[in-house]
Amino acid sequence: SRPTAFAAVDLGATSGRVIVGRVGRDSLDLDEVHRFDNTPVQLPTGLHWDILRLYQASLEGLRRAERKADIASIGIDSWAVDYGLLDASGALLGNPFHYRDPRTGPFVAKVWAQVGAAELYRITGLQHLPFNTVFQLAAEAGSARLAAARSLLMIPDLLTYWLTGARGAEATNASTTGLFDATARAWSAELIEGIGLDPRLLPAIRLPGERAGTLLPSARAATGLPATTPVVAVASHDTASAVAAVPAADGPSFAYISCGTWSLVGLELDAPVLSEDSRAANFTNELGIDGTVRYLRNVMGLWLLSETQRTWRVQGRDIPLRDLLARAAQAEPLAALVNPDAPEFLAPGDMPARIAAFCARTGQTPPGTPGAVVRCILESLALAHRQTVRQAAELAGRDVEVIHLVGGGSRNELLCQLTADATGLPVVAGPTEATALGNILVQARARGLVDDRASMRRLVAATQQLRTYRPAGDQRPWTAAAARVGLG
Ligand code: LFR
Repeated sequence: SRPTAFAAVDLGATSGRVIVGRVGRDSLDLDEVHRFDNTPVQLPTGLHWDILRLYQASLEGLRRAERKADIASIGIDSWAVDYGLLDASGALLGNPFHYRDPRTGPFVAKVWAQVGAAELYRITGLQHLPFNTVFQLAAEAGSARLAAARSLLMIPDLLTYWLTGARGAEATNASTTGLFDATARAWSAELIEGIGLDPRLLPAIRLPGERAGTLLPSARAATGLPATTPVVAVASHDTASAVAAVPAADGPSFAYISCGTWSLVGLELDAPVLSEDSRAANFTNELGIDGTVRYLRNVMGLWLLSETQRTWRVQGRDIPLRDLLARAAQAEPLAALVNPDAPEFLAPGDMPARIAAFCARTGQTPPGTPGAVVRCILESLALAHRQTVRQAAELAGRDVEVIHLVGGGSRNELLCQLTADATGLPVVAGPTEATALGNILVQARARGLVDDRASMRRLVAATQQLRTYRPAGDQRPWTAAAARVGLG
């Protein structure tokens, strides 16, 4: 029988894409029909997403998808944490904030005074990140916008609402808010009321695979798709979709690194780990498909590199990535290192200067050439990968035999090899478009075309290009280097 086509709208922090995925019994093909930049806008009120432009580009992508294939359904995923607020008429109130906007800093202490940091972790199992939804909402407390709000929709749920008119809260993304009970797998009324929010702001939870709705006339007109086209709730948190598509076999225990703007490093578990040790190590228990737990920690990721390149471009030094990576491969190993998760690397800005300042502060000679800067970034990421995989395994009581590195970072050969070297584990790199694949496979499963999680992963492994990096050389320099920057 002919393959069935699905459309995935996948919005990343730096770019979005619409991909047509064709799923057959033993086949899985992706066809990118639209790719667009996602450039946030700095307003006097803060850093915002250009959400209408993202919606319009999504519509344009869906229109192209319609021309290419009979689309069985649509799924939308994006980064987590951020949200839009709707008023009583359903209109969007203001522009959603970007999670890198620094306004939430002072409100962390306020939330901790209301509910307690330990209590927050016991209920949500969420790693502490200053931009978690709960802190963003605390920063809005008392504002006219929040007073007028009747619904809070996470970014993919907002786009789904615009396409279909149906409101809901997809579970994997809800689990990143800091308002979601990791054990009950439901909104925590206790926390929501504890921070002074009206629980009615939060719509009913939708599970991946559930149908959200069908297209409104406005969406039909913009895309040419038939009115009956369903929008299916996928694992709408991009990381959850990526983990769903990790091409791991059932056998050896695997860790994953979903590597793009962020490196999301961890394990797939059946139940959350809510211990004090886990909280101290700042591991998160976000939801995956089928009630799995994504036990992981955010590592700053290739943001460090893209922001470095952006800085150089602004300064008139536009060196192609391929050249930078070639120079980094030739640079002296383990010469200078940073802790990628140091708070000064979170907000947009001059990363090379911040890296130099970090090195100076920690008694290291700052990297002197672009190649050395890039080597410093990639080796530091490899060390953070190593530390995080080891801690996850220890805290969850599991052995790790292989690392699956998926996402855009899987194309970075040097990073893959350094990660294998630093961890001493084989790294299976690919697929690059894991998020879109996870999005499409959840839709295919909802249609009955794929059975279960294991068969989804088998299909990815059998059809997508993967490359294995074996650890080379000696672990000792890495161990010594890790100690130098506190990543041991
Ligand atoms: C990755 C990601 C991470 C989340 C961060 C902010 O794209 O979704 O999982 O922590 O973006 O939302």
